[in-house]
Amino acid sequence: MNWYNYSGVMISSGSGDPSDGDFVQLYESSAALPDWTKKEIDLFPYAGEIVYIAFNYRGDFSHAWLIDAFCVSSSFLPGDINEDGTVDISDVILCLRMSIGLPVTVESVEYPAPYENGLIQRADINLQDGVNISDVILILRRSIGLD
Ligand SMILES: [Ca+2]
Ligand SMILES: [Ca+2]
Repeated sequence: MNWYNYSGVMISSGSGDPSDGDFVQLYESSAALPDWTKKEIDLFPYAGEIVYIAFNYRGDFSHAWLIDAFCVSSSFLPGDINEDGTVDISDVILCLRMSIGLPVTVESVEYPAPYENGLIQRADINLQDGVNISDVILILRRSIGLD
């Protein structure tokens, strides 16, 4: 007999009150898992936003759901705007375009200004004043190994 009902992770970038209906599902377990299972959920679409994360268990004398070692971590490489794992001249060009408000294309998707938070977070390498020529210079220095 399968006692699984529902275990899911939800996120809201609006209200933290579930009754307001802002939470959307990030992850749903397909079944009750027999052992500890490491699960990573990509929060990139919410980068730079204040979010509420909810663990949603539904069941009545149903399966058990235990959560341990929960953490939110940042694993992006500052300056790697196109997320290809290195900071190179293509990131410099993207940063230059962003510094003057031109559309940028990352993984075949064009992003016009105003840019999404994840892009800004990767391009604003000095963490101040948004994306401007200072970030372009810093990314250029990093791309040629000076920093
Ligand atoms: Ca890159
Ligand atoms: Ca900056």
